[in-house]
Amino acid sequence: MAFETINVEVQDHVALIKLNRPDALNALNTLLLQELGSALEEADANDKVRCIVLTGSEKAFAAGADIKEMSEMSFVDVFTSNLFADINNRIAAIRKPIIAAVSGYALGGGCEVAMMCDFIIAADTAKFGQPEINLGVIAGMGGSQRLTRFVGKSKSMDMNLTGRFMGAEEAERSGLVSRVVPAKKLIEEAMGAAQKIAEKSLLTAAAAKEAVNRSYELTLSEGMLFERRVFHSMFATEDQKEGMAAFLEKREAQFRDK
Ligand code: CO8
Repeated sequence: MAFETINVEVQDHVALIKLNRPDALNALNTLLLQELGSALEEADANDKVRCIVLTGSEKAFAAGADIKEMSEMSFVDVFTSNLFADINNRIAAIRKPIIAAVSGYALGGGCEVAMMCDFIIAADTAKFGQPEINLGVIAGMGGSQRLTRFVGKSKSMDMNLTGRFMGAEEAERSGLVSRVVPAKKLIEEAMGAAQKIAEKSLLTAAAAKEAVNRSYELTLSEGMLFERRVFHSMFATEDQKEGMAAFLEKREAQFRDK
């Protein structure tokens, strides 16, 4: 499908989805969020794709939900449309791993969309923030919930109450991002990580993703049980036989997603 507000390329089994509203620092308007959901679903359904990288521009991953669009809305509008619920549910339903590659601003909904991905690789120029308080609203898609789980209550309160931005180094130190790289190397690093994932069994990668994501929803003992049961179920796959045989035979595993 052709999109207006995003670009999609598939290279070496990785779908690179780029947010592309340069005049508005990739602000997330209705069209962009719809197109992003569709692009992710297409990548998830495409047999040639084994991992997804979501990125923006050098200046902005996304500077938040589109303030111009939201400024006209009433309580009844946002309540009735259940504003922003759709993209959260659509991203949560994607089974292939998604890496957010963040350069520049990831603010408000931009930070929240990055946190909806499976992990975040940041350029040294990245700036994360939940500045909604400056607009007379609060975070609406995880900025008070996911961010608190990533960085802890104190830092999350600081970000949500003062609206200050967090640089890449602080974001890595706090557990919000997995690695920080020079801005020029961001896409190369994210694509490299995605290609590493693409070499694994897709079945196993989807199971690992599911297990880690459950840790946000379950108690420790329920999560441990979920993990153990999924681990047990991997023994029904050909890829488990192949992975272990390849180790013992000192060769590369040839996974077949079966
Ligand atoms: N919405 C709409 N337009 C935007 C946005 C935005 N969030 N951010 C920037 N723009 C536009 C500007 O209006 C400007 O357009 P124009 O040239 O037509 O005036 C253009 O992008 C460039 O922006 P600036 O001139 O302001 O660029 P600066 O480099 O001076 O400043 C900043 C960059 C600091 C990022 C600044 O643009 C800024 O503060 N932006 C707003 C950040 C913000 O408040 N974000 C939170 C929005 S609320 C939100 O996200 C609610 C989340 C709910 C859940 C969403 C889930 C998907």
